[in-house]
Amino acid sequence: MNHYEFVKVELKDRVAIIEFNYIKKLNALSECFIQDILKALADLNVPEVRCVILRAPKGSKVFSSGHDISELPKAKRDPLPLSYQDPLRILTRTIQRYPKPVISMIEGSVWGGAFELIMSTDIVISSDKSTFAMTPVNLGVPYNVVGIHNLIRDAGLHVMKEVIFTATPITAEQALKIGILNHSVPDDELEAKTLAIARLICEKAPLAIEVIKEEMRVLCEANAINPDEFERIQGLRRYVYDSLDYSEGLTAFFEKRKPNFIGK
Ligand code: LCV
Ligand code: LCV
Repeated sequence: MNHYEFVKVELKDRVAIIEFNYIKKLNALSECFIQDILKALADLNVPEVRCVILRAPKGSKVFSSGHDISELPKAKRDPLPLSYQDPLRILTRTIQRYPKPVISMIEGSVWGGAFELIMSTDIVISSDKSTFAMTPVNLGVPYNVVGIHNLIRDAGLHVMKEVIFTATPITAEQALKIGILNHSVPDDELEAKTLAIARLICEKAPLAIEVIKEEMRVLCEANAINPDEFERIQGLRRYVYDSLDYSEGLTAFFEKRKPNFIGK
């Protein structure tokens, strides 16, 4: 197995486990970290692997602190960076197109882009102590169309509006209730529960799983949005990126103070 700097890969029979190894930045989704996850996923795309688990180290307080805020596009830039070519976008697309089931096994808190990352995986199993926060409005970030679609498609509009507009972390119990989680279990049952489901998948027909996963992706993404509307939204997003509030959001984070948003 290739050596990676920011992840550890373990094989348990036909189950591959990608363990985050970037705790110095609380597993923030920095480009270098995402590149390693992508490399591991590519290396594990072999017939003898039937299922992949993404996890933080055992006992983690933070599963992932989300986008690496220091890598967010500086103001006055086109919103492209948080769009198609953004490393997190590439990772979520890769997982959604990956020909094997990817399971998120969650311990610790999940923040921002990491919330969307777990939503892009196929099955989400969490410790019942974990919390989940969607945080663009803490920073003034005009989250992008694909990301928002990923979120509201699976978790319902009203709930996601409250989660996003208040940026308040929700509990595993709430996340289970609204369909973000498949299971919420005590810490000491998390690994056994996740491995049991992964091993069951390994016994099933991989080609049938592969094609049904792809059918589900294509059907879920079959949403008409007319080009005019898309351009209009991109323009609105550009305006937000150019706003004083966006600069204030980033500055306040690094100055460790509450942001003062003025709506400009
Ligand atoms: C860079 C960080 C981060 C980080 N990036 O430790 O979804 S969107 O639109 O919001 C999207 C843009 C997004 O995902 O944005 C990121 C959203 N993430 C968050 O809001 C979480 C921000 N982090 C926190 O709330 C705390 O760090 C948690 C609760 C995760 C952990 O708190 P704890 O007290 O254990 P610190 O806050 O002291 O963090 C340790 C160091 O990591 C940096 C943070 O600035 C600090 O750096 P210094 O040691 O230099 O002070 N850090 C934490 N998260 N996402 N850097
Ligand atoms: C032909 C059968 C069947 C049967 N066809 O009685 O969704 S998809 O993609 O999978 C789609 C292709 C589909 O719907 O595939 C079929 C999915 N069905 C199943 O997996 C259920 C298979 N059947 C069973 O698990 C058991 O038969 C149940 C639990 C339904 C009943 O069990 P029980 O012990 O009461 P037997 O299994 O002994 O079945 C009696 C006879 O009916 C046949 C079975 O082969 C057996 O034939 P013999 O008496 O010749 O041994 N049989 C059962 N289901 N779907 N034949």
